[in-house]
Amino acid sequence: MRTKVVIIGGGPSGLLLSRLLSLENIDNVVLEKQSREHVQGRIRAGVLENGTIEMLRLAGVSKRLDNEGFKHNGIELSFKNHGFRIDLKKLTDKHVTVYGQTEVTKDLYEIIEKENGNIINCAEDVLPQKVGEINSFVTFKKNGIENKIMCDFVAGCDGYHGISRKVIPENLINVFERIYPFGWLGILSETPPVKEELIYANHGNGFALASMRNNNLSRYYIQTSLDDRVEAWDDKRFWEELKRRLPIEASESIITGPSIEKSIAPLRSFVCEPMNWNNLFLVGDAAHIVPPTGAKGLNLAVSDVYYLFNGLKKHYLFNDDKDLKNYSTRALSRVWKAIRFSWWMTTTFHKFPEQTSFDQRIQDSELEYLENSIASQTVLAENYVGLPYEEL
Ligand code: FAS
Ligand code: PHB
Repeated sequence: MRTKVVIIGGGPSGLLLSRLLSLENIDNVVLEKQSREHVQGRIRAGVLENGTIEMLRLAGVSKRLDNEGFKHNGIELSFKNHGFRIDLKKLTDKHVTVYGQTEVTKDLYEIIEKENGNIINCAEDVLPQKVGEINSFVTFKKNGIENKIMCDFVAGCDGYHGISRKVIPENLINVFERIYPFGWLGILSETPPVKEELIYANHGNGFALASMRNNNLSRYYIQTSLDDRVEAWDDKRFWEELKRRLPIEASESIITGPSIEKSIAPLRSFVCEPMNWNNLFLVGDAAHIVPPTGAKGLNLAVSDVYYLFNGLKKHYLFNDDKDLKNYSTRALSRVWKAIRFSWWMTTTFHKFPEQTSFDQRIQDSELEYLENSIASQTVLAENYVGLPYEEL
């Protein structure tokens, strides 16, 4: 079997890249180790940047998003149980859209299947080989049968635990990492959101976030310690702690109900440089991880796809390799700015185990300055809605 691009991983980045390449008649195959149901069952990101919306529109999957996504022109921040609004629209003339990653992957799977794209689910032992040589290929097993696909390029869209980054010789990459000393306990509940916009709360007990998926599906998070376990948090305990941490108006009006999903996710910042090795290109979580505090993970995966898709398109349509050669530099420039923003949001809103009263005062003064400074709010707003893909 031969194709132009083998895409390892059928999450949002792999599916979006496959769809965009197919629209340009650039032959590709997606090798996904899980079943389609498993991939679509993951509860993950919720906030889409402006650029992500445009890329999904280019891919032809914006109809449901336009009908069911929620445009948000602002977010609320709070400290000491006192909330204030950041007017994203007024400060940047842009908004963000709340539309679950689950829905994005469903929409992409649907259109790829409808247009006879090539996604191989339950592909086991996927392994890129002879990377960078003329006769590169990828092997994998399906139903116990060994397969081999010859290809020009490999896109490693297989997430943090995938195989792609691991096949790059360790002496050729540099990794940068920060593990945060806490996690997020997240729940989904079939209750109306406490507010029509998101609330990011700094509190003496720890961080809390009020988000949503639709008018009757709320998504809430509270910061927990690294050794905390989901079993220790029944719904009653979760709602009581969430109310303590949210601004007073929200905690007094919130409608609680049974959780339909509850899980703890660790927080880390991670970057692999460079993001390619010869004709293997790392995309999304395979190359970088951000704490979800800045709502950047999924959105960064999409901007990586933008850079790689345009590089491959110029290679095949115009025999021009400039953008492919610059892929890693261009993607990393935007990645690091999002890493910085996510680190800043995380350090400003979370309570660190060794945090002193001085540190709490610094956080309070950071948020007080934000509340009263348009300049400071503009910095937050332009990072939150998403920095441009192309530097002006
Ligand atoms: P993904 O991890 O989504 O997809 C990789 C795919 O590759 C998976 O389907 C996997 O099964 C497959 N794969 C892995 N190894 C393979 C192999 N060897 N062979 C074949 N296939 C393989 N981001 C936000 O912006 N906001 C959030 O609130 C948020 N919450 C999150 C919560 C959790 C628990 C996690 C883990 C992440 C969260 N993220 C969030 C980040 C998340 O949305 C990612 O950024 C996003 O899924 C990145 O997409 P991909 O790069 O496609 O990687
Ligand atoms: C979510 O709705 O899951 C969500 C929203 C914003 C974040 C993180 C998660 O920063």
